[in-house]
Amino acid sequence: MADELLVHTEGAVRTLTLNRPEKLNALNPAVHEALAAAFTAIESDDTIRAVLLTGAGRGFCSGADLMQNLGGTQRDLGAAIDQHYNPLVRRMRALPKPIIAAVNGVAAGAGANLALAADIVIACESANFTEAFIRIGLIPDAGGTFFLPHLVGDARARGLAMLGETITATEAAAIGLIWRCLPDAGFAQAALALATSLAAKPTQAIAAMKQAFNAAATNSLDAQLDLERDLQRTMGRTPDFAEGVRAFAEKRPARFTGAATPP
Ligand code: T3D
Repeated sequence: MADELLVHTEGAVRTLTLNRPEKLNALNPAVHEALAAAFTAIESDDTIRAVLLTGAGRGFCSGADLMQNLGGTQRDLGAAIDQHYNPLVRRMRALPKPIIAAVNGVAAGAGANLALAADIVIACESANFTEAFIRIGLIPDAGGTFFLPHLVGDARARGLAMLGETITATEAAAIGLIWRCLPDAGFAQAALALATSLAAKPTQAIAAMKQAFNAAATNSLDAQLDLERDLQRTMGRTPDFAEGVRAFAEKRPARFTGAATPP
């Protein structure tokens, strides 16, 4: 695995740390390739039940590395999106495990939207978010035009995208762009604790929720009700449902394994 991405496992949590701190973790092809390899490994590893995505140094991610756009020949940005950004967002949303983005500093452009592609986004108080694209004549990509209105409504989405203003993590939490803003002190530990608690939850249920939330974006209520029924039917056959009910009856904490079928 390249140094551009640090990969660390603690228990059932795999932490991916974007690691180009001198460029505020701007995304270049090497980072994208390392991320793709990391997600491929996570997809096939049942022992990993949560993913924590964060950045090294003072930034989370400053978006696409703009230096690759300097020079005489114009790059086809659509090709870069096809090759790297869209597959990344799609596999994050499809991953049958929770992804927590721990935004430890500035999240700009595709870096902000990379965070929003996670299932739960937390940020430390000194972090901030900016849909910086407009400053360089681009539109929000990496799912930005989809995530923003879903999360904060059309009015705020348009304001954020068209003005490109920077908002603090506190504001981001207040408008529902992210789950929570946490103190700077102990942020990394708090992020790991959150990921660890998610990794101990019934993983199949989280996977099914992701499937349902993904489908809700385009489904009618009728279709969504049917999907919930089908998914719940599957959940009702998991060992974690049996364990959850048993633990409730025995008045003890449940010990979920995340398995789809009994051992
Ligand atoms: O190209 C494609 O593949 C298509 C896809 C496009 C998707 C996109 O993400 S487009 C949007 C790209 N991102 C941006 O436009 C943000 C650019 N960065 C900034 O506006 C600012 O750096 C920040 C607001 C993020 C942070 O500002 P500040 O003052 O805290 O830090 P700084 O001094 O600007 O940056 C520190 C260093 O990181 C600096 O390098 P230096 O001068 O010390 O050698 C700066 O150039 C570098 N850096 C920051 N962002 C990027 C970057 N280098 C390359 N690409 C960046 N995106």
